[in-house]
Amino acid sequence: MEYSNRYLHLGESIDPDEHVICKYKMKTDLDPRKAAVAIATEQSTGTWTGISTLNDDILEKYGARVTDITGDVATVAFPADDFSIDIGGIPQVLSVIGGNLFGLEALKGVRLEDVFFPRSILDQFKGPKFGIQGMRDMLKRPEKPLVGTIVKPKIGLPPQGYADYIYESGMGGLTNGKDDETLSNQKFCPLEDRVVAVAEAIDRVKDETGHVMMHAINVSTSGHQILEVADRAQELGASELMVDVITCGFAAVQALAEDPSIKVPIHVHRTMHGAITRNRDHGIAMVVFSKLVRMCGGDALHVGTFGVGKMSGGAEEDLANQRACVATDVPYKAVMPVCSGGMHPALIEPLVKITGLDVQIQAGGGVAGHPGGVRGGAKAMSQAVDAATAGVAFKDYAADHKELFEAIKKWG
Ligand code: RUB
Repeated sequence: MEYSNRYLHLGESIDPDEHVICKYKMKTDLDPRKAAVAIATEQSTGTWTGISTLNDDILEKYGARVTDITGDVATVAFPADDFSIDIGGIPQVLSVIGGNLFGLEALKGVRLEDVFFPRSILDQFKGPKFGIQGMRDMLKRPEKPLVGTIVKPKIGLPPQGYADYIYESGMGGLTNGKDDETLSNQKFCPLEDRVVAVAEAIDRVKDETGHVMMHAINVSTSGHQILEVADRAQELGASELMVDVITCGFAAVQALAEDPSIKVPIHVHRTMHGAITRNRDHGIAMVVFSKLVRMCGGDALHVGTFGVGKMSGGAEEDLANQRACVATDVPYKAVMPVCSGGMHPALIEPLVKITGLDVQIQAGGGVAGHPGGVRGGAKAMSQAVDAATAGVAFKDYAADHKELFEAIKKWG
């Protein structure tokens, strides 16, 4: 391959208002400068050899520039004009910053660790409609972490059994319920019947106790029907919608969030992300996806459990996701970071010490597996959140809160 050093601009200062700046961690047997140039070339002008159609003007205006190589991390700056947001959007952005480069022979492995967008591109996205504050307002919960459940088993429950689970969760004090990622419109629990039954359950909780709750209905589906399914779910009483961003695509999140008829928050699940984010030598770091979800308008996003739950990620990567959800250097509302996966009441104390209070903590098995059933598990989760908010040690709080005591005895 005849990669040209004309893409190498080490030490050159780059205007962050005019470029999309990417950090790539590279694993290569080549001189790292060659490997970085391979990325810049492939992802901008796009081929491996000198071509008669590439003139100096095109290269200067649109060629990517390798501006730094520190250790195994290359900084590559793409001119903002390489991007097309009005038509193209995030699919086009990803094809530039995270496209063909992953297959280049010049690299044994390459990971897009982070990305920084200029204001001119950020301003073309709207961000969340609700975000942290909007969800807190809807739930009348100004300060404490939101506390939720993923209905388990994730398959098999019929609509009424499903709604009973949500009713028990609400009576136990949970603020959020959600469908799991594999639940859609299977025969055992048709989507429309589920929406109606869950909405009734949530209304019953409110009528009986005044407690407000929302439940995210999974509307992940093919692109041609996602808006129709979401509209129908909302019409039948869905208080929140859920979409799987990796399987449906960022454009699906944006389509839902920017549809003027959608008036409920969008909960963004990230199933399958591990196939792309988990390998530290190859793929795309979750923080990149977190930034894109915020641009596209997700209101709540799974960010991991900071090393305390069942899913990989680890505190450092999950903190980066959380920062991407709430950072104030972008023109959007803050996204509610969701901690989910292997959570149970006894893990809330260490988790909240890391995350602070602006999070949604949710548990499936950690609610439904409680000896006191779903209501017992919901109460234990709520008590754990109350204790963590008040800064009271769990052991002390559990002394006069039976459900938390039982949860700690089982899992703690
Ligand atoms: C939770 C569960 C969720 C994961 C996804 O169930 O399976 O789908 O949270 O993980 P349980 P992530 O509470 O029983 O473990 O949030 O890391 O994407």
